Amino acid sequence: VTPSNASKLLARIGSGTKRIEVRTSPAGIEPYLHDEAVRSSDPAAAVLFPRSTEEVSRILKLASRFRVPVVPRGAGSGVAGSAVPGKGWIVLSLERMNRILAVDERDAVAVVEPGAITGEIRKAVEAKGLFYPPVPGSVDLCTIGGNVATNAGGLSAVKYGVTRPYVLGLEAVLAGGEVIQTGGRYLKHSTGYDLTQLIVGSEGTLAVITKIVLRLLPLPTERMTLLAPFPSLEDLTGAVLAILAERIVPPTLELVPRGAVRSVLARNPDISFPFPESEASLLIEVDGADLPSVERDVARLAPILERCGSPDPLVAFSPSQRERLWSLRKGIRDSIVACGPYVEADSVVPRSQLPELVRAGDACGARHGLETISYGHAGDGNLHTYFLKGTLLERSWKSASKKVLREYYERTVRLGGTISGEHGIGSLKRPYLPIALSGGEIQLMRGIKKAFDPYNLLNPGKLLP
Ligand code: LAC
Ligand code: ZN
Repeated sequence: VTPSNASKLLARIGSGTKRIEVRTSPAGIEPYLHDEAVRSSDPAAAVLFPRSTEEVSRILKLASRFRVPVVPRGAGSGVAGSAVPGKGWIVLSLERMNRILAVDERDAVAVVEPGAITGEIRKAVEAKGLFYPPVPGSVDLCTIGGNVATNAGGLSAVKYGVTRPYVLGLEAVLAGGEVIQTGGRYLKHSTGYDLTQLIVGSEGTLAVITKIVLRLLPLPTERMTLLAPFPSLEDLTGAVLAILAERIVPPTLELVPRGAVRSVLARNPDISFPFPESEASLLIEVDGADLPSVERDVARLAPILERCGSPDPLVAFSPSQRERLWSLRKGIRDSIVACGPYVEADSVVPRSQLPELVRAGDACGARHGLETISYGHAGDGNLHTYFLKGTLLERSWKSASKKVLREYYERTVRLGGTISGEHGIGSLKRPYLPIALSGGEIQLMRGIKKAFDPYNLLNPGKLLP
């Protein structure tokens, strides 16, 4: 890409009657050069802020004509580099397209623009007694478009699953500017290839999402949160399996280990955490349509937890108590990454293999002299594992950080898992994709990419190796 390609696009973008907001100054572009894990050292040519599908289409038509790479972007809260531009690219920020267009109680759907904040959508539908279940860790700042583009997971997937099953339809703009509508306000279809679900999780490489039809559920109005301390990680994961084996399905079963608690408390001394010294704690949330059913689940949980090594869990009833536990959980990643250089993995395995996965992470880290902290979605078998540089010398770190990830991903796949549970591949995991997928699968994916984006202009160099 030569910058002049982008200049030609920019020269034409302003010529219409309605100007699209454009930022080209270094200071204006800087916030758009990174996500929560990856920072680009190459400046993008410009950030564009379309307000309508028509404007997105106009931009993509010009991008295709002048061969300018484009990366669509929500809040930039991703952690795989999926929304980070390369040199001379256009960043298509969808933050001005943030309307909740409809919440339809009869069809139990919401129709939203991609820049709407996921937490705001949850609030808007709750006001009508409806429920959008997914809760990514960054729910209060991430956008629904980013969630759809990465098939974001989060803290309620044990019972409700991730973003994908809630996406019923899309409006999207193809690389050449053509607008397509996929799916609709219906719960089932058997009408050809499922383009909606192909675009979900495609990380901006196939199309730019401009409208989303979301499936809603009835709102579970009652919930209780428990925090159960365990003497070991093994005991904790044993409890997770025991709870699910007894056919209790809580939305949330989160692993909060001591290392993670320590780093949160070190940065936020005003947070009080009831079991700072226990090896690991399990955050459990139970929900339901009425109080008796929630209380029944909590009563059934008690003997299971006791049997598995946690006789005295804390039960949080009040919203403020619950909020405190959740905010500690949601603060874990920020506090770990504040400890210095790190590499992170987002492995997922069959949940019965979780203890093995935790051991594999510790073993891989130890072999390279790295401190390892794992936390995450125990009920989903989805672990976020951080290998920290600590006091390792810079030159050892460079090779150790690559080797440790490769070894850990290979062990993940041997355990029957895969290399991203919920964060996506982006640029960070791209080199490791062949560990998880066969050559045949990658070839098919390349063919799909080519069919959607023949000039390789939509987020090129992401996802596929
Ligand atoms: C979390 C995000 C990082 O679970 O996925 O904290
Ligand atoms: Zn997570």
